[in-house]
Amino acid sequence: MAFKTPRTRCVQNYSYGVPDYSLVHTTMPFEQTPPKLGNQYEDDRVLRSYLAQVLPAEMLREIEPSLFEIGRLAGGELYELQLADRLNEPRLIQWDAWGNRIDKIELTPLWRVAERIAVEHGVVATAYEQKHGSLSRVHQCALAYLFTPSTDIYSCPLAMTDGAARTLLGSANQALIERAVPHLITRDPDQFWTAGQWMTELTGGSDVGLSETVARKDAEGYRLYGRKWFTSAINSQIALTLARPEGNPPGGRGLALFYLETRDDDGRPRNIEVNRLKDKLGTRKVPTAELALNGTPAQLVQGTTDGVRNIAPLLNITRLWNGVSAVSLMRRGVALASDYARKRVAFGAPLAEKPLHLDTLAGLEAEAEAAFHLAFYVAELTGRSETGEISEDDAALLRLLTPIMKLTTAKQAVAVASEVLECFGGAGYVEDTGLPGLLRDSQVLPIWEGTTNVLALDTLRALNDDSLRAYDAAVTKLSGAVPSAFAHARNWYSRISDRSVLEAGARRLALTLGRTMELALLMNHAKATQDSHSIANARRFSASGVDLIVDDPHAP
Ligand code: MFK
Repeated sequence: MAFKTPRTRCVQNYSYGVPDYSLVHTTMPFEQTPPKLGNQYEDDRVLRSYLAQVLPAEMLREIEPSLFEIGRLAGGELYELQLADRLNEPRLIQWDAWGNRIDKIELTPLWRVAERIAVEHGVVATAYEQKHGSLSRVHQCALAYLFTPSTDIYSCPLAMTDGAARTLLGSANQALIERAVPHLITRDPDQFWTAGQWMTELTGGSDVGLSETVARKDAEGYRLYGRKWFTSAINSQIALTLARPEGNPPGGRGLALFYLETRDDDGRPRNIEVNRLKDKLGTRKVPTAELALNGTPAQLVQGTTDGVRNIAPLLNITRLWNGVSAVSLMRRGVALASDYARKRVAFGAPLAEKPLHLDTLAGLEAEAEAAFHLAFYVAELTGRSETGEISEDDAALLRLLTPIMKLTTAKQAVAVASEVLECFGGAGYVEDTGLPGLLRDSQVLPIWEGTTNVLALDTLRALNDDSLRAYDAAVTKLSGAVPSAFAHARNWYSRISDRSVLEAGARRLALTLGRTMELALLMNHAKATQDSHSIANARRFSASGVDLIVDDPHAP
């Protein structure tokens, strides 16, 4: 806090046009010290204590400089640039001065810097260089987690780039792998390409199988015709997209997965028109567009059918990023609110000395730490799946936990962001503090990459004897006993034979499985490290609504 020396002011009484000296008074102007961020790695107890638990000491020693460096940028230069860039938004320039349709996207200064830093620091590449085998995915997620909150969702193009690299590598399409993957995973900003993931159409939002884009084949190959309705980070050099080869049946199986390059060698769009940018609640730096494909050349990635199944690896990687972004935004909110609580004095003492405010902050910390462990557990499993070191049971567990983790952490992020704003009182509601953006950006997390309900239904798709057994084994091992919430969920699931009752309860089931796994991971971490904060957070989290199952389906 900074207090200024008293000043006298003369107040003009404009109704009479002359100074009114009766209103002269002495004021004590007050300036509130804003919240500050330090090195975001150094200050992050949760990340540091987790990495110390799961990484071999030598690996941690090797990678720590990269984490310190990105933590320094995220709490320093990048954060300052983010605040300065607040009012800037990407621009669509449809025409050049000479009447040519160019559809160029001008990014904001923050995003231009963010791209260079992301590439040079290997925020995607680290997962593919695999210097530390399967744990490279954990390293990469730690970098993404530190980088994300200061870059206004630059994680979106990075997520899709990562997902495209993983999908192409799994496709066995050697020509496309050689052509594109080196650009997607490079550390050289001049060579770097980002990838779009063009799935959403007017007809098929979540129901991708309803997509209307068609693929026509001529002597030179396929060309795509259709309208993509919500395509994020449209400045990408390539995209993976779905289209129905002419003559194919309806539904997801009749779609095929295509690869396309957005511009020709002269930088002209390849028969793609950007009709307009979306006017969104948040993620305002992400240039999300409506596109018309008017005969865009494209190549099949993997067969002429089963597009939905073939794009699933991309979805699962972007869902992991969604979870990592969710925990990173929670972490940012908690860091700012905790710092502010030490600086803001009200009712005679700093907020940090007020029992109720402390209790509120502790609740946020517990949610954030629990969510952190679930997102990084899925990162560990993803890493093992990528290096082929995963057992069949753990592969089934990964398939089940990916949607569960995504939906659980996204809901937590919105709730935490809303409460964080409240921790600042009116300042949390004022745009130039930069705080409202936290809530708006968090609100996208339960929507894109599958809404909560779509992912709850995906949880049902992924639930089977194998995944349930794997979940049971993991959660029981981590907790030391079968958690009562899991026993309740399993019992409910096994009793329900009516599909509509099962679907109606799917969200409660998925959230219960998500929160139960979060608690188990948090308890396991607390026990292994004897970290007093983790112990307190585990206790608090266990009392904050883990079992959400409702037995009577008619009284939810
Ligand atoms: C901050 C970082 C975040 C990154 C931001 C990126 C921004 C990008 C913005 C976007 O693009 S948002 C749009 C994202 N869209 C979605 O996430 C779609 C949401 N809808 C679903 O996920 C539906 O569940 C789905 C479209 C998959 C349902 O389609 P279908 O055709 O009814 O699926 P079906 O027939 O059940 O499954 C087809 C096959 O795919 C099946 O395999 P089989 O052919 O072997 O039987 C499924 O098992 C498989 N499958 C579906 N989802 C899967 C999967 N396999 C693995 N993982 C999955 N997640």
